[in-house]
Amino acid sequence: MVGACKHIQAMFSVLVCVGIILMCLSFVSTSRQIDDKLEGFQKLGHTLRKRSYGIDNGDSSATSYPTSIPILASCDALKKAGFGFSGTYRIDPDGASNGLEPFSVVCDMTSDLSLGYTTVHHDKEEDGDVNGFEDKGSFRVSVTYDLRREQIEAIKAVSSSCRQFIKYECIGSLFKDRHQHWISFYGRTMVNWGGVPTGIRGCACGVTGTCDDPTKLCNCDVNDDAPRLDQGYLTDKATLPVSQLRFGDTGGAKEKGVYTLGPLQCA
Ligand SMILES: [Ca+2]
Ligand SMILES: [Ca+2]
Repeated sequence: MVGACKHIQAMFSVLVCVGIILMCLSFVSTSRQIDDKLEGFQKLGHTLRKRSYGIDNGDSSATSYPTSIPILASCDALKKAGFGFSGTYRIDPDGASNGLEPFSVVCDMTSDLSLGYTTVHHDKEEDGDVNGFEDKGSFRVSVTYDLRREQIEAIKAVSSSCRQFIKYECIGSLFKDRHQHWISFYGRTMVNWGGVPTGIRGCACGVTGTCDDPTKLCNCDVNDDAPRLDQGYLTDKATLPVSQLRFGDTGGAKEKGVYTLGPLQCA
């Protein structure tokens, strides 16, 4: 009887061991599958990002895009359909039987809890130095977007809001009298900086009355030797994205600035 019990105990131990080994193997295999999928996805995004400069994005991923992902109007529509990973997706803002062919965009699904941002990158996303240009707006930075004009228009048309981050770090380089300004997507001279609605001159601190000098409209308008900063989101869809940045008041020995312009984000 004792012998039989020991035999059963031994059999049970072997079965438990085999079970554990099988579970481990299955876990490793599943992890590898997920890793492979993620790697493939990242590769796809990377390739498309590289390819997307200045060419028709319509066909660049036609052969490799997963058929399991529906082609919807925007990243926000994809997010609301359950696609929560950021990366490159194909969208067709004006509908399947209409206008533009589907094209690839970068979707930011994580910056906002409920929104998926259709993101349009450009060629001036690295911070840029401004130095040695004294006249108002004499240093000009033209911005080229990864998508064609009509693709950007189509994204804007299906989005309820768009935004673009803009920042100027300055030493003795002021905004006042249009020294710094930007040009809208439609060629209009814009004197509102980030955080300020269209039609109002100045920077975010001027609207809230919190500038380093409260009598000024921008921190940079203090125009002294201290490093200062004006930043915020431009949010008027009707004027975005920025087509050109213009800077000045950096002709003096101590005067200089650094600009930052984020991608266009629409949801
Ligand atoms: Ca279409
Ligand atoms: Ca100055």
